[in-house]
Amino acid sequence: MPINKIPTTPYLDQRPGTSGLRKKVKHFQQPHYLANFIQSILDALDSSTGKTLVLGGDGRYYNQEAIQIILKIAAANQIGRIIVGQNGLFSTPAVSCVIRNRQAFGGIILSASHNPAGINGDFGVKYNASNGGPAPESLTEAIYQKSQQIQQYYILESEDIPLDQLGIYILWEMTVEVVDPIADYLALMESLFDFDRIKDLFHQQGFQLCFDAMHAITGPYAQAIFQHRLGVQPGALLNHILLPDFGGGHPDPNLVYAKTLVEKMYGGNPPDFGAASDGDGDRNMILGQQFFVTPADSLAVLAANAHLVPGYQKGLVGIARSMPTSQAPDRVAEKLDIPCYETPTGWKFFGNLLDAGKITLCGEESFGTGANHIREKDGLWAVLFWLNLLAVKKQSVAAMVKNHWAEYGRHFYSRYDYDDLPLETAQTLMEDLNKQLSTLGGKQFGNYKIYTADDFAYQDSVDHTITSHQGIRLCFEDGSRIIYRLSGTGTQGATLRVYLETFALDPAQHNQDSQQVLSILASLAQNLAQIKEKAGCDQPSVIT
Ligand code: VG1
Ligand code: CO
Repeated sequence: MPINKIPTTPYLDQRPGTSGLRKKVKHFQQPHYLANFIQSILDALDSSTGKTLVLGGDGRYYNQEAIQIILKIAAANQIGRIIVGQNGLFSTPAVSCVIRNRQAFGGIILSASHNPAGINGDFGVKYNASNGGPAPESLTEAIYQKSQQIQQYYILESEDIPLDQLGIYILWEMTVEVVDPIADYLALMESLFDFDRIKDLFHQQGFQLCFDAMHAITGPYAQAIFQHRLGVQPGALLNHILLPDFGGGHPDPNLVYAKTLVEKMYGGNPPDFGAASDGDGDRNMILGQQFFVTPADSLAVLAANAHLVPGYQKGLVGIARSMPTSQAPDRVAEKLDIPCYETPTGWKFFGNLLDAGKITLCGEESFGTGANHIREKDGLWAVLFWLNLLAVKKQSVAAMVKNHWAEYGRHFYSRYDYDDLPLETAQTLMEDLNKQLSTLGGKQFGNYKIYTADDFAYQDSVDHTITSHQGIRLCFEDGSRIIYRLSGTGTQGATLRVYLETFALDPAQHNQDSQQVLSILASLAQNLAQIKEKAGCDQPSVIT
C-alpha cells in the first residue's frame, strides 16, 4: 500500500491550551490542519515506532472523519497498533483507563469537552501519555514546536476501517483493534465501588436517580452502567442519545446549561439524586432535591467519607485541588492529617502527584473530580462514588453536605465568566491587575483586608518544573479570596474567569444564599479589575 508524503506548511495557531488543541470544526477542516497536528504529535514522541496507541473521541461532529485520517497517518508513521473504540467513541476517562489497562504508549482523544459541538461548534485533539494522563507542558510545547517547523506529513492510501464492527483489522503494517469502549471502564468502576449496595439502594430503598448525559458521550456509558448493570428504569436517564451536535446544547454540566435536569431537581416531587456530565464524560455535577453541591464541596465530602467505599477503605494518602477551587478540601485534609496540594488549573498538573503516590483524590471547581484509578477527571466515577456513599449513609444529599458544613464550616463559592471579550482587552485587564499587585497587600476594603496578592506560580514537587502566570490571587485576612484568570479552552475571543470564595464557620450562617453572601466580594472584584470600564460588561455571561 502506498504511503504518501504530503508537503505542507505550518499553521501558526497550534499551541495546545489548558486541555489540548481546540478550534472551531471548520478551522480543523482546513486543508492539512488536523494532519499537521497529528504528524506533529507523532514527531514529538520519542520512538513511537511499533508502539500501541489508544484512539477515540466524544462522538461530536467530525469525530468519525478525523479518526479515519488519524488511523492512516498513524499507519504511515509505523505505529504498531491502535486500539480504537467502536464507532470511534471513547469518553476521556475511558481512554485513560484503557491506556493504563493495556499498557499502551499513549492515546489520542478527540474532544472539545464542554464546548458546543456540530458543524458550527468546536473540535479538539489531545494527547495523553503512557500514565493515561494529559501530556505534560514539556510535551505539549514540543508538539507545538514541531507544528511550527512541519514541512510534510505521511499518510497511507487505503480504505476506511469499518469502525462499527468490533474486531481486528490490518492497515498496512499496523493493527487496528476496534473494541467495546465501555467494558474496561465498567470493570474498573466495579473494582472500586459496591455495585450490589448501589443496586440495593435503587431496588430495596426505592431511591430515584436522574442522570443527564446532555446528548454527549456519557449517554452510552450511562445506559450500560445505570440501566443494564444497575437496573434503574430507563426514565432515569435524560438526553442519553449521543448526537453529533449534542442536541445543539452546551455540554457543560452546571446550573445554567443542564437546564432540564435542574428544573426536575428543583421542581415538584424531585428524584433523590441528580447528576450530569459533560461532552467527553470527565466532568460531573451533583444535585440533591432542591440542592446543588459545589464541586469543591463534593470533593471535600468524598474525601471525608472515602473510607466507607471499597476502593478507598484504606484511606487517602493526600488530596489536591486546583488553585481557584475553594479551600473546602483543605479542611478535610487537615483533619485527616494528610497533605493538600494546590496546583494550577488543568488536570495535567495532578499527573505527577498521582504517579508519585502523593495523592489519592483531586478536583477542580469546574466540575472535575477524580482519583488515582486513572489520570483524568472522571464524571461517572464521581456519580458512582456519591451513590455508594448515599447507599452506606442512608442520608439525603442535602443532609450529607449540611452535616459536612456543620463539622468543617462552609465555603461559599462562585465563578463569574465574562465570555467573548476581545483578546487584547482581556490581556490588558490582566496586565493592569498585575501592575497593581505590589500595592494591594495590606489594603482594606470595607470588612475585607488583603493580606497577600500575587500572580500564582507553581513548582511541581516531583519534577520541580515551575509554571508561572497561573492566575491573579487576592487573599483576604478572613480566608476569602478573589482570583482572576483567562480561560485556556475557548475557541473564540477571550474568557475572563473571576472566582469568589468566602468562609463561614458558624452553622447559623450556612443556609444563606451564596450569591448574597458573595455580593460585596463580587463588586469588589469587578471594581478592582475595572471590568465594566475596560471590558464594557455590566454582568458576567455565566455565573456558576
Ligand atoms: C477549563 C476549566 C479547567 C478544566 C479545563 C478542561 O479550563 O477551568 O478547570 O481543567 O476547562 O476541562 P479553562 O482554561 O477554560 O479555565 V474539560 O472537561 O473542558 O477537558
Ligand atoms: Co470534559
